[in-house]
Amino acid sequence: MNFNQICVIGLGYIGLPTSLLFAKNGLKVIGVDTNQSILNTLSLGLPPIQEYGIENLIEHAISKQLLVPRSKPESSDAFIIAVPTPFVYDSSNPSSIPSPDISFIYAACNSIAPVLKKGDLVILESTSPVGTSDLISKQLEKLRPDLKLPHSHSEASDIFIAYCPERVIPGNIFQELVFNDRIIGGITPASAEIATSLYKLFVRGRCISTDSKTAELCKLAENAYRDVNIGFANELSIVASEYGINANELIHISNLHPRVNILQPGIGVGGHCIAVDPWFIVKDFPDQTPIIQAARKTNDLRPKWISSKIRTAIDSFAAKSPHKEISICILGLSYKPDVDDLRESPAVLIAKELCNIFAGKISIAEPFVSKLPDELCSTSNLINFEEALNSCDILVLLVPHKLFLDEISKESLESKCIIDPANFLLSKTFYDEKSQRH
Ligand code: SAJ
Repeated sequence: MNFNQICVIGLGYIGLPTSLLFAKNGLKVIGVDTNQSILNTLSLGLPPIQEYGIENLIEHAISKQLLVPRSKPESSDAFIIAVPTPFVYDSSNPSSIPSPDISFIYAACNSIAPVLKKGDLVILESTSPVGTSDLISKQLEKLRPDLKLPHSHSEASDIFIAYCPERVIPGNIFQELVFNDRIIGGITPASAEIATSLYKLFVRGRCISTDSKTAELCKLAENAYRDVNIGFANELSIVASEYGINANELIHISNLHPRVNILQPGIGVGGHCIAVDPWFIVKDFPDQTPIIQAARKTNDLRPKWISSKIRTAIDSFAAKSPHKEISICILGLSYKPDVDDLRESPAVLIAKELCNIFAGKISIAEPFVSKLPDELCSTSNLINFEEALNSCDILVLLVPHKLFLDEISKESLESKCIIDPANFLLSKTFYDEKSQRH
């Protein structure tokens, strides 16, 4: 099938890079978003998000009019839906299982229905509960009774629908979008085949065809797998700490076994993927998913355990100089190193708790943001890393940004109390020593 123009709905962390790669490969892309400020920024040829390599791609796509920012879809050969799928808590029942909210997907369907025509391809990329591609097909059938949809007409359908999740890691999105293997889950085999021909325009990894439900569960399974394994590492680090054993050394040595690969304990699991997606499976099968639920709970409790470790360390430092006014700086707020994304960040939760306990004494250094999130604005202030090194007594390393690890040299730290609750520095030293020995 020939694609002349496609339409991408949702210009976020996934939709925008995907649009840019299609545009780089010569396709005209109508980029749709409901957020006017994203559209304005793009129209100026500027990036609305930070991602390595994004500036040149935007400059090229906008100046050549290959990416056209719009607030509504226009008639195209393919529509890619890349909108958020948040989860919602029942506030009246705090112990209830969070539910996926797919209202943005329905809104996207409603917006493309009027311009849909026979032969068009619709692709869902958003992480979604199993069965969502079928729901899209049913919704479009309701809105466009003149068209035959694949869930009810199988190979005789007028429209092709596939679920093609992304698997990229923020910070290396452009590389991974091109070189990772891609799952292509068609409601029908023809849908998978046509979707594959679209992705083949820029994907150099393999395109693996399957049905839409398998693809939907694959995406959730990948992130739940990682959550379970991070949960194991976090649990192990607590056990090691109780024994007085260095968890990083323990894990490093254990991983020398050819079939063991324990992940790194951290301060908790953040971001909009791993901390969210496992719930989509649990919601459908609460009685069959004790391991996935236990991992979620272990990882959600992790920031509390880390906060209490930090509090003990700060109290013990303060007890040594009781007459001194101590100043504390938190290093890092993002959900993981070297990204600007604060969504579901465990560092934000820990910072909030510390700001309440040590009111007026905390500043925060986060080089990837220009302003603190609202919940921290009134209790803390944003300073730069050099200022933190010069003026604070205690540095609390929550996120091991490369900048922090590179700059925290032994000399600059001599007079400081460094609190490193997840042992990021220790593990760095440990591995550096090992690698020098080899
Ligand atoms: N973390 C640890 N220990 C580790 C690894 C990670 O504590 O050993 C923490 C991180 O600090 C972070 C969280 O887990 O808070 C998640 O980070 P991540 O780098 O593991 O993953 P994400 O959320 O940035 O991206 C994941 C990826 N999924 C998998 O690796 C299976 C990515 O490929 C997906 O595309 C993305 O979710 C998504 O969009 O679903």
